Amino acid sequence: MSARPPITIVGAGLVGSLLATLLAQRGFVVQVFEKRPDPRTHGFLGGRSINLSLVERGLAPLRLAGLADAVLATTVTMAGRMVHAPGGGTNLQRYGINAAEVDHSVGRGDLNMLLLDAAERAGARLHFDASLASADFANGTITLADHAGTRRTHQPGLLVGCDGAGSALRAALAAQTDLGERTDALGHGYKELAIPARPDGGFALEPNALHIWPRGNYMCIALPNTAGNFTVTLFLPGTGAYPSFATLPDAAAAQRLFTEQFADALALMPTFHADWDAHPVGQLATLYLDRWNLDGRAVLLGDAAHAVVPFHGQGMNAGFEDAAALATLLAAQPGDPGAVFGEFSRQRKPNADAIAAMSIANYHEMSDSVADPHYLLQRELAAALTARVPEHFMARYRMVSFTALPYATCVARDREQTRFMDRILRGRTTLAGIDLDAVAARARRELPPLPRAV
Ligand code: FAD
Ligand code: 8RB
Repeated sequence: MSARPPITIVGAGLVGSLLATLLAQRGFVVQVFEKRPDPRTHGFLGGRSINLSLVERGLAPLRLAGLADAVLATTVTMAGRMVHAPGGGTNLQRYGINAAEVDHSVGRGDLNMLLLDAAERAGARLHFDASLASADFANGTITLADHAGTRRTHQPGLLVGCDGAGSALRAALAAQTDLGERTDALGHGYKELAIPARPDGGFALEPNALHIWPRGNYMCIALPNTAGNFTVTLFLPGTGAYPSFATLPDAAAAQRLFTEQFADALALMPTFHADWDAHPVGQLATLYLDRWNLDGRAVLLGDAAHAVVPFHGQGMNAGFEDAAALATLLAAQPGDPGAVFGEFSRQRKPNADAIAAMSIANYHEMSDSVADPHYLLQRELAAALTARVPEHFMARYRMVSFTALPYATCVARDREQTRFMDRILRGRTTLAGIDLDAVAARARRELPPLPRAV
């Protein structure tokens, strides 16, 4: 195989367009096939304003592509979670310990278009209205179809699947080899709603926060958009006792739930009925594969390889990390894609499993624990330890969001730190009476220092 094999990427979503940029910047000839029309000329499909939380973990790969500043210019910072109690009271829990440790709310459409421009600038060739229809691995060809069903064949070189949770390339690979695919439904669904900007253009809620209305085993969240509006998501069990989606037959029933539980949010939602009727209930699931590649011929990354539930806000961030890892490995060893794809899977799979587990666990934390006294006491102790022994203690959220520590390392350290805090807090309801300097000294002895890569 030639020194730099041609590369075909399926899917020009968030991960595919970043990967195309990184590979083209590294001298690869890159073609990208995207099912949808070009959002820059046809508008972003769906048209609704959907935003995502971007954190340092996802910014590092954008920085590698020279794009971090351009992206940050389009975002709203979220310094913490604003917790809305049933009575209407609010409480801001900061995500980080300084002004740099914040989440960034970014519009999906704007981000995708910026990444498409970057990919083209770097020299990648983008083909829209070109959906992967089939792959013939024996002959080394793929078939692409446009919206009218017209087909063409293409010789892909290396085939890279960035076609999202419903990946067509994954299905084609699964027909060829056992990927060990498993999907775990969460049993909860979601509904997208909206809080528009105020008539004067201002934000109807505190702009620099991720808003959460935790209600036990369900919740609402809201993320700010630069235009002054918020995208709201209701997360609710699919079936079972009220409230579940099964117990909300129509917008009127949903409005009753909001009147009881989210009255302050409902007051800011003039299009509640229309939004409820227009947006289907989305399903949430985790996707696991044992294998992401077919020897040196094809590999999957992003949601196509490891879709997660949303509660850590890490799907895109994890996919961006994948893109940086794959581009770096391929550039270092372009002549041996089999070795590269194998190494990529070995590096990333344990971390994909780790963020999948943390994402599920964070549903409980967001919808329930954030209002729990013991959890708040733990947060207080964590803050005290962070101030005294930052090289021995770092809260999980900070490790996940603001460092490049592998997700698997975050899980292991979090477990160790939580056990440590449990030993200190056993039987207590307040930090009063605890010698925090002695606890810090003990942390220095019992918790190994954080890896330098922070
Ligand atoms: P996608 O972005 O889904 O892109 C896949 C692309 O492939 C699409 O453009 C699609 O049209 C194309 N495609 C599909 N099939 C074919 C085919 N057969 N041929 C050619 N092209 C095809 N993550 C975060 O990190 N933070 C968040 O706050 C966050 N919020 C989210 C909010 C919502 C409402 C949703 C749905 C997800 C959120 N995520 C978030 C997750 C994040 O969106 C995904 O993890 C991320 O988009 C994955 O990128 P991807 O490129 O792998 O897939
Ligand atoms: N997919 C997020 C967090 C963590 C917040 C915290 C949580 C909506 C679909 Cl639910 C959620 C977070 O612990 O305080 N950071 O970013 C994004 C989240 O949901 C996104 C907007 C979402 N993802 C299908 C809906």
